[in-house]
Amino acid sequence: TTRTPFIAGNWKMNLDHLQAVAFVQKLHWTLKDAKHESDSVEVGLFPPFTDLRTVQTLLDADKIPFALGAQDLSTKDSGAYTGEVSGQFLAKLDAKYVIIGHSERREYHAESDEVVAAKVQAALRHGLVPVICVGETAADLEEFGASAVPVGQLEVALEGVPADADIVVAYEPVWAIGSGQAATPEQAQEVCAKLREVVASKLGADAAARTRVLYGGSVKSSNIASFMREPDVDGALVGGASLVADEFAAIIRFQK
Ligand code: G2H
Repeated sequence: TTRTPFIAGNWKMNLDHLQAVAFVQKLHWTLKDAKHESDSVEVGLFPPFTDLRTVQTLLDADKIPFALGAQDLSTKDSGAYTGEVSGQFLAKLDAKYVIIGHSERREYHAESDEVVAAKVQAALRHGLVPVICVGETAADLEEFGASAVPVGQLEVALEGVPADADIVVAYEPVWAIGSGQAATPEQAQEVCAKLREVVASKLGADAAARTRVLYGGSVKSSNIASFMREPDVDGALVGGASLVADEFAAIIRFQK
């Protein structure tokens, strides 16, 4: 395929802006020392909002080739919405990506499929690439099997998305998140292939061929290659293992 692999580090609520500087520098130098070719894989960093300005300045000043993203955004563009962060602010900070509908947002902040869809629209309005997260819980898995819930979530999220939109899809089975128990590569492949079919039916064959579908959930350097070997897995959304520079560098340098 011609899809550039995408390794995305979701820091969640970890690393303040001072810790972020040390971490990003260490990651950059670790990859440089290993003579990592930065055009073979795209690296994305998703720090907390309060780190974005600092990380953006560092990437810019040191010409570090990592893409920047946020972990969430508001459905609204501006106004009386205390505590919310607009996509237009993220775009001005050179954020390229924004994670939308992570299972932790769905679970702890009651984000419905409709809210997720509105956030996808907000991201696209501001030229941000939404990283749309979908996935089934352990209970869903037992009741409906692996793909029904994520397929349904993605169908709603893609409502009204134009065929030429730049999007990323992330399949994160909730039972595999932070649990140390990753899905098998075969399970990931099966659902990622179904999600690509959803992109095809909603946005067309070109979009399906171009869109990166990531796997997320307890990805580490010891299992990344097994996921990347699967034809419909184009990268990974990494949580815990993205917070350790050596480990995240090893994931980025996966060998097919
Ligand atoms: C899933 C993933 C990153 P972890 O939430 O989004 O986290 O790799 O810690 O399972």
